[in-house]
Amino acid sequence: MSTAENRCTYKQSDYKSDVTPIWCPGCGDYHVLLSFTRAFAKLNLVPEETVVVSGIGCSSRIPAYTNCYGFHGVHGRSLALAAGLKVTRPELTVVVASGDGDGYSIGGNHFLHACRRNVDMTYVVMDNHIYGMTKGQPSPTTEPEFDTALSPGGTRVRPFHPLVVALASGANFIARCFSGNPNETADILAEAIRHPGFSFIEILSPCVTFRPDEKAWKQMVHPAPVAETSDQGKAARRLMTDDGFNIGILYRGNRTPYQAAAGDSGFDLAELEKDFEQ
Ligand SMILES: Cc1ncc(C[n+]2csc(CCOP(=O)(O)OP(=O)(O)O)c2C)c(N)n1
Ligand code: SF4
Ligand SMILES: [Mg+2]
Repeated sequence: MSTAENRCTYKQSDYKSDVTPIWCPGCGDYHVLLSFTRAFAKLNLVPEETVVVSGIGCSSRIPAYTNCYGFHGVHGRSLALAAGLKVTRPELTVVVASGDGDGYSIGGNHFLHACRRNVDMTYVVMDNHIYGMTKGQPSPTTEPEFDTALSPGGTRVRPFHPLVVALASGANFIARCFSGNPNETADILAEAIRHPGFSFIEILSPCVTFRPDEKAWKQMVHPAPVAETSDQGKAARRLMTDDGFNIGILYRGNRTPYQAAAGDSGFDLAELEKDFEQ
């Protein structure tokens, strides 16, 4: 993590870009953006040494709205990009932003292996249980009975449990947040960035346009009834009985983060840059 100790002190507004978000009025992602900038200010991250990487989706627009380096990649591939970046430039702070479609459908395979590899970065999935950007198709976290013209009668398919998958696959920090609590979310995001290894945060972030029913999440979220744990067995039992609305840090592990063996790849960044210039 790169902080600006002994250098400048950054304000929250320093991390906000000049680009005006085009999310629908009331979209939960506005608050997620607020949490990003608050967490970055809390850690006093150096903007030039911080990178927000994303895929495609409404949620994945966030790099344009943050004032640091950003990479708006292709659909479902943000983790592959981010892992490559962090391994070659370990001094950078890398935060990855995704959605439930981007991260759990097309990007599902990358999610498993990013947890397993445990590269030191933070993965935030803005989960609205729908594909927002492409107008309301069901995602892996959509409830089986959710009935729309695109899935008449509902999908009748069991939803994916991202936190259980993350734990089973080796994520080193697991939390759930609600976009409507931006202060708490910022605190947890800062903790996740500080924690070594692969940190995963699911942020419940309502899509007010295609899931107006999610406005009720405000009343449904509640603090997790038990304290966080570093015991995988305890965490698994808690998560398997989870109602999907427990908020807080659920698991903080102590696996050693992945580290590339120095100098064994023969990879030369300067050579690669020269190739691109030609
Ligand atoms: C390879 C590819 N397939 C499909 C799409 C179309 N597409 C764009 S965004 C998206 C889903 C986004 O859903 P989610 O990640 O949940 O983001 P949200 O918009 O809900 O924040 C899809 C299927 C695409 N851009 N690229
Ligand atoms: S479609 Fe949904 S997720 Fe996308 S900006 Fe609008 S409210 Fe947000
Ligand atoms: Mg979504």
